[in-house]
Order: sequence, then structure tokens, then C-alpha cells
Amino acid sequence: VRLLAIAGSDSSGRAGLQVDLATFAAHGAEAATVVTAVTAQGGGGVLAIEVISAATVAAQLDAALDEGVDGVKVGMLGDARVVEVVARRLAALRGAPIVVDPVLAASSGMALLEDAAIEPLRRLLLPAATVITPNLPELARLTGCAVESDGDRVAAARSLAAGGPAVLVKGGHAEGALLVDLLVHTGGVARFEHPRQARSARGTGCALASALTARLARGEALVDAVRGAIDHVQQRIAAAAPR
Ligand code: PXL
Repeated sequence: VRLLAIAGSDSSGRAGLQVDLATFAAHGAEAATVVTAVTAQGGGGVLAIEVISAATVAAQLDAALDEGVDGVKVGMLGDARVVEVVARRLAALRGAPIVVDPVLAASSGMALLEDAAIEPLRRLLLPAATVITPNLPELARLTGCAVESDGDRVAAARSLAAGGPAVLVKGGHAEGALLVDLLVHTGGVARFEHPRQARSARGTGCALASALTARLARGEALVDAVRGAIDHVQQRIAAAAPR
């Protein structure tokens, strides 16, 4: 299958487009790319960010979509103009699954999407998604809802999706010995539990969304694709250095 990653470059190679490409390759998929931003990252966190112009993003999108893609993963978008151009192209895409990781900030806390882009992200891009993959801080920020209990998280996911896309609520930012991810979809709520590993890795959200895109593009059913993508990330974390 041929997949498209729409994402920012992380110069460290530990997140963003670089992880998307490695994940697609691990799933035997071909990759087209749309670079939305270039970031410089190192031990000190995010050192510099340059968002690519909407015109250059649009040209990359048109080039990739003209050839045809079987699945699309969306990560860092940077600003409102990029959100708008990506949303407009993807709303017209038919037949290919679209996984949107609503990247708002880096693990260090540095903003990767400007505040003014949150409203267009919700209104224009999220409705075009097949699956949205927020972590808990993103779910809280995008909905204004509490995300303490499982019930809170399901309600917040339903308000984010408004009956359209499935929402995979990633539980990695919560506390506790058990890591719980919740898939809220039209068929109900699926729960995925893993013991929390005493390790942390960057780029887990990018790897999860990319693995999910690859599996959906191969025709796997939603719940199976999510389970497989989570297992892939669990293995990636197990291979990371202990915390
Ligand atoms: O993990 C979110 C993310 C996405 N894209 C880029 C990033 C990060 C986190 O640092 O740098 C480019």
C-alpha cells in the first residue's frame, strides 16, 4: 500500500515525520510525504520551529494525492493556514482512511500548533477523519471536558467526534500501574489495557497513528487495527531505554 504522512520534521529523528516513515516501512508500506514544518530538537527540547507556507504545503498535497494514496496520517500542522489547506484537500478525499493525531505540543510542552488553529482544526479537519487519536491533555484542551474517569473520557470523545469519526483516547498521560486506551466508535467503546512500562519513549503518538493508518489501509477492521497498532507501540516502548 501507498501511504501519505502529513507531518513536521523532528531533526532528532525521535518523533514526527521521521517516526512516521520508519513505522510505515516496518509495515511494508510505501510512503509519500507532506512536510508541514521543520523543527530543530535535541536534549534541550524544541530549539526552533519553521512552519512551511500554505502554498508549499498545498503543492506537496496535490502532488501526493494526484498519484493516489491508500491511507493518510496527519500529525503536526503548525498554524491555521496549514490546517485549512490540509482540511480542504482531505475533505474531498474518498475511500482512503484518514488518521488525525491532533498534535498540540511536544513532550517538552512547546506548542506545535498555534492557538488560532484549534478552532479550524475542530471545525474543518476533525470531521474529515476516520480516527482521531488525542492524548489526555489534547482531549481536554480540544473539548473543554474533564478527562479524569473513563466515563469523562468517553463523553469527551463523543463531543469531539460529534457522531462522525472514531476517537482513540490514549491513556499514556494518566497515572497508575495500568495503561488504558479507549476506542470510542459507532459500535461502542473498546478498552485496551497494558501494564504501564517503567520506560518512556518519544514519538509514541506518531508511531501509533502511523501503524493504525497502515493497518486500516490494508483493510483491517477498526478494532483489530487499533489493537495491532497499540501492540506495535508497546514493543517500541519495550525497546526504549529504562527511565
Ligand atoms: O509527538 C508529537 C510530535 C509530532 N511532530 C513533531 C514533533 C512531535 C513531538 O515532539 O516534534 C514534529
